[in-house]
Amino acid sequence: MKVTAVAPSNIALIKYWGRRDDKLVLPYNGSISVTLDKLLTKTTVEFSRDYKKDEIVINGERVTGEKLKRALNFINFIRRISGEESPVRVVSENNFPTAAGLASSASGFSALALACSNALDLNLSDREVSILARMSGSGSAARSLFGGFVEWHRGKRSDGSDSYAEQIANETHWKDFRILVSILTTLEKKISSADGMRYTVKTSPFYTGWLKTIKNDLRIVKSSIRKRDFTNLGKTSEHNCLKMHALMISTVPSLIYWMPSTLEVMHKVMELRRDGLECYFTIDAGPNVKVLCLKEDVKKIKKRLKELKSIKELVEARPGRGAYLSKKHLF
Ligand code: 2P0
Repeated sequence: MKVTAVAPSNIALIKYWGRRDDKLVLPYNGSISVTLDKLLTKTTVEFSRDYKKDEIVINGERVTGEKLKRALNFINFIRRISGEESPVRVVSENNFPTAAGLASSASGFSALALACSNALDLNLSDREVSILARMSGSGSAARSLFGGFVEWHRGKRSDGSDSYAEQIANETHWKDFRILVSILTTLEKKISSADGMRYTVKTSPFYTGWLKTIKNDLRIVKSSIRKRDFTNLGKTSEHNCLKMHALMISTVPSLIYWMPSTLEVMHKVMELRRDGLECYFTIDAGPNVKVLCLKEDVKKIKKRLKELKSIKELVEARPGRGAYLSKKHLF
């Protein structure tokens, strides 16, 4: 059967960095994200004996090498669960604005998990699909299944059955919340997040210190979401991001994802705050900076950010809906 799924990207407010189980993709700490209404991946999947071999096409190009291996690992895992043996055709497209360069694995693997589980009639609950997406190799894909604000629970069990994502508040809960995604470069990073995390857990002297702070960060951000308390959410998210980058910088070999332009945007955000425009930054495993703000200030903040020549594109996003099935197939 042919099935198409659309899944959004998400941005972590409390970051996931480090796995206690690499195979099952079990995190050392819980994380919280906001799902974006922009930056979507649409994926059509069909398992059929008519195909001679597996084929994956992303944005019009046939996938090869490591990317193909990563996706087929996941598809073979789903095959083992379902007993399906026929070859698959996967066609996927990102609607990302021209100069993307943003991590597409969360939306990509979330769409793939949802499409495959439906194409093979696995009859999974939302929670089970999020567990499946978690095991794709991109843990953050588990969070993209849900809209609004989402928590991925660390869980305690060694089989991973209690490490799933769950919605904290839906996409209509905080209508004034805005995420400005500043795109500084479209270059892909040299070290994948999975490898980066592995090195950090092994070598950063600060890793245990990071873990000690997480419970409190999760608590504050969760209650700030519920109360729509932007100040506490922003302060805690920004500090959590800086703590994660302190881990990355102190990893051997060092993971410095920032570029000079990254620091430029960070300083600009701090300057805007001094000028009375409340906003906070968050940065993932790459140089691009996401600026959190509220609707009332968005115009002024955009104008000031655009003064920076290094920002190639500025995408204004809001909390968006989670992944869903569509009847409009890509082939
Ligand atoms: C997160 N990140 O919680 C953390 C914060 C990045 C920093 O999950 O494309 O989604 O390999 O970077 O597996 C990134 O890991 O993707 C991640 P890639 P993946 O969102």
